Amino acid sequence: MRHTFFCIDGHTAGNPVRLVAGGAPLLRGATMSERRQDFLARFDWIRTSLCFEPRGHDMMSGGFLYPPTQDDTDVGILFIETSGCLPMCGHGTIGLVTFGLEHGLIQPREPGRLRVEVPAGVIDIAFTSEGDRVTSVKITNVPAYLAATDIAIDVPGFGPLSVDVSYGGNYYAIVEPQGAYKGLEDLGAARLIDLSQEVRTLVTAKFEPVHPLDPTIRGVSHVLWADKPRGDGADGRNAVFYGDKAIDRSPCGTGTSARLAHLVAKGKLRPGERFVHESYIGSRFIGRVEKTTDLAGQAAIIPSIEGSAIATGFNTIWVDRADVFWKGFQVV
Ligand code: PYC
Repeated sequence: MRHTFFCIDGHTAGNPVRLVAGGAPLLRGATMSERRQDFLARFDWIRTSLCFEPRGHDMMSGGFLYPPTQDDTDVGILFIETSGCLPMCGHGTIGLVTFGLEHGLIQPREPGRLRVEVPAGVIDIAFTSEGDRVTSVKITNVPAYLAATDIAIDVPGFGPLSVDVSYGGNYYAIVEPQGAYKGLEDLGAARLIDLSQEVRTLVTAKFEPVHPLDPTIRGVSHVLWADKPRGDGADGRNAVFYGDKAIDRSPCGTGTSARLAHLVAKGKLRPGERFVHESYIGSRFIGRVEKTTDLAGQAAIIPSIEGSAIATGFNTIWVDRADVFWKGFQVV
């Protein structure tokens, strides 16, 4: 039996985005969070077959568009990537919204604006276009907050680190330059991946964050290595590790949101201020602290992230059950 998925492939600031425009399964659930659980329980093979090798690769991510569940929203998004179905993905949203708008799959109720349901909540989008091209997408994200500080870990073969955990749609272990970590220039991508796997395991053994409003969002999934900027006009640089072997090629939307909440909580950034974030490869998002808020009694912020995406082509993908690798595989 052969399943066919019609995809629009592209990238946001260098990180891949695969919009699965045809072939999405019908999902049960009254919210995108419930639909995410249903997808994981019944259709996870679609994610692995489209994200893992031989149809994907270590960084592959993307998603599906669904009809909204609320009257005041335009569309729902379900994210897929190598590590699972993220509650929220910033670079993914920028790409999926861009390709969806450019190909008429999303019809905004108000010009230049969208309200989008994602598993982590509802986000607001403001976009600009020139002709048929969407030139920028600004996401006003779900509330972000600092969940824990000063978690002491000792990374074998590297040294002790003090790590903070912050939420921006996913939970991030944030490592700032200190002791053995002098900055990104010192570490190549392969070393960053090895160290990040260790950091995530060690932090997870000490602290498991749980979202105050949705207990299905839990656990440190990503590691953000913070550093000073490299280029003119940027305020910071990062390398974000996710999945088993991925370093985000974009500055990471949820990572930037988590970093903004972190910097605000540490008194290093204020509401209204912007923070231009560089990725490992030098691409940029404009982050901004829109305002402070309260998340179930926790001090939080509403962050925004702005960037752009480019479609690289249509991709009709077959998943043939006669193929021994129909569900995909990973070499880890
Ligand atoms: O942009 O939020 C993001 C993201 C998460 C994982 C990779 N990118």
